[in-house]
Amino acid sequence: MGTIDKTQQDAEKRVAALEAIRFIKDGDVVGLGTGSTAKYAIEEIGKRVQNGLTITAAASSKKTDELARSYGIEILDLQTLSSIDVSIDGADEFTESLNLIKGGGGALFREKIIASLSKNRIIVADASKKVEKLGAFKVPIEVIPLALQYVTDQITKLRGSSLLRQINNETFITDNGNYIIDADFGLIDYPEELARSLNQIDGLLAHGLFIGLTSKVIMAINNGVVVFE
Ligand code: ABF
Repeated sequence: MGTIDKTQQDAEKRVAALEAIRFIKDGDVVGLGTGSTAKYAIEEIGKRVQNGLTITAAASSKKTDELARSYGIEILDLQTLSSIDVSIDGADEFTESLNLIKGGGGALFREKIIASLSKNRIIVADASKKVEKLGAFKVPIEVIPLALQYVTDQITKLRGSSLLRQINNETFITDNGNYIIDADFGLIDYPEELARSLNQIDGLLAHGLFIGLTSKVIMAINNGVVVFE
């Protein structure tokens, strides 16, 4: 992809987010993602709520919850929801077949629950996120702390290498009180198969391979958008 111009990238994130908002209508329950692209969407939804849009929302992280509330968006308790009309979230990588890696921000578990509950699952991304094969971005894996070594060993058996996520020399703790392993499997030829294998590991709460959980990816490029669906 070459060197990425940060200003251009931010502009693209905003364009993608604005396009996604067109799918929200009055009365919807909206799933709100995490990350800088989803943030543009939340800010815009917030402005529209202040101008009369009547939606309620579910938040994929504490950060998103706080941001949404600061705009006066009514946040519902995720544990009470059995359906979400539309969700808007970002991704770390996506392919044209709508497989994703998510979780760079550490919110993958709630993001996955929101995607699973959603009827219309929209991913917003700048052009740098599109890849031929997933895996240059390490796969985030949320692990219950007491299972850390066990899960690490299982990842090794799947020919992956594990790095426990640290931020400022401290072990990163998720909103759910767990650890994140960033697992390197190299470029992933069979993401469905790897996802299935990871799903079998006890103590692994969620992994960042999102397979069959996306309705469309809205990718902004050169001030326009390309939609993959
Ligand atoms: C969330 O935020 C994550 O699943 C993904 O890790 C990240 C993408 O962030 P950004 O939009 O800032 O690139 O959507």
